[in-house]
Amino acid sequence: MESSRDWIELEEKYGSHNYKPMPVVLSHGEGVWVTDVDGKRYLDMLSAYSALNFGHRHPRLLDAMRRQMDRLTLTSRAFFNDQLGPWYKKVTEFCALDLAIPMNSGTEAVETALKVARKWAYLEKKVPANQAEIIVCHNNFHGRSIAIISFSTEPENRDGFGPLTPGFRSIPYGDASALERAITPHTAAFLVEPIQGEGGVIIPPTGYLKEVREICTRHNVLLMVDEIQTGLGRTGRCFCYQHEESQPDVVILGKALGGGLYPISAVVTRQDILGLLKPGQHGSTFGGNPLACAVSLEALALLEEGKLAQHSEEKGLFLRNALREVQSPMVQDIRGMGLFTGIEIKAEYGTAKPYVMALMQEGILCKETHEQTIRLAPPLVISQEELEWAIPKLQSVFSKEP
Ligand code: IF1
Repeated sequence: MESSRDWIELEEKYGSHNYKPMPVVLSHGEGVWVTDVDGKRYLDMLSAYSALNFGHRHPRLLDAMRRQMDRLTLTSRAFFNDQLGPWYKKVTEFCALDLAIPMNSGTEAVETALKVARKWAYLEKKVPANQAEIIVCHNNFHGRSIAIISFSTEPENRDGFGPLTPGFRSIPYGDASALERAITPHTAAFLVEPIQGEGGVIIPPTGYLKEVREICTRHNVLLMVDEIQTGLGRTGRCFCYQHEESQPDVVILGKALGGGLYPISAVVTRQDILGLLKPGQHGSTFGGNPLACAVSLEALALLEEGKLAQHSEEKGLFLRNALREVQSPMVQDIRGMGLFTGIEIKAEYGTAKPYVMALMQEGILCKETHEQTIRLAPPLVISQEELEWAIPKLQSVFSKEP
């Protein structure tokens, strides 16, 4: 029987080293638990960066997938299929918007939103050809395509991949007046994460989303909200933007949209925006495939029927209150919304990595972001007793220097 070392060596020998994974080789998953090849069990508090909001291998999602696999998995959009229409209806109702376009990865959905915003700017706002600008925020993360890294402010995501794509302007996150100052007659859209995940679980000031909504309306600029990581119950509401009155013009979804089983992403918007796309102007081989739609429909049903968003809100508060009891000298800040928590380590105590390693020893898997912040994002299906299993371990790791 192979040991962890064997599997790690295989990945290291034949795979690109574009990640530095934690030294654990997983082989099984169930609910909030994963098991490594040596039989050790861990509580997953990363959830594949919030793709696993429904946990590992949710029975209802597996059943939906099996049923569809026994019928039809892929048609391409050259033909209609009997899953895409119901999925369109469900996802547009969820966002209180009119039209959706299905893609596969979050990056593809963001790229689609950028293209649609530019198309709208030229056809509706009459911005001169090739002059459309899209405003983004410092410290953003929206994916890793050439256009998207072109507006990244993180050198390691961007450098060495030039020439970069023009047409983007970056402003400080959380500063609504900076948005108003950056808008020009050529501005097509403002693309923003309601909480910056990779940026370090950065929560903007209360009222920020409401303010930027009003500014975008005033200046006829599309408000495009990237809910790929914050959406589908993660922050205690169906969508993070729902914490404030800030109905976006464009909602971008991914990750948990496919229940953590199958990649599906989406751009959801209005008829007067997405209606501008004509046949042949955009597409994707797997976009809107019946298997993805069947799983996604079941994931959205779970969100609608269950109290996952409410559990996320309640359990997130419970977790952060328990963490704050520790009064740890190493902790700079504990912040979050719903089951999306960041624990920032003071720079004088080094980086977050040793705490992540110590948590792994305790049987908890998570990941740091931007060196200093530990991101805790368990599946929303975590039970109170599973959370209470984790809390003393979390408290012990943050009560002393690792
Ligand atoms: C990696 C980060 C998280 C996202 C938001 C779009 C995308 C993502 C808000 C693109 C993807 C993933 C990508 C993955 C690790 C993870 C990540 F560290 F990269 F930044 F979650 F914070 N918008 N985030 O978070 O979606 O194309 O990946 O489906 O690239 O390392 P994707």
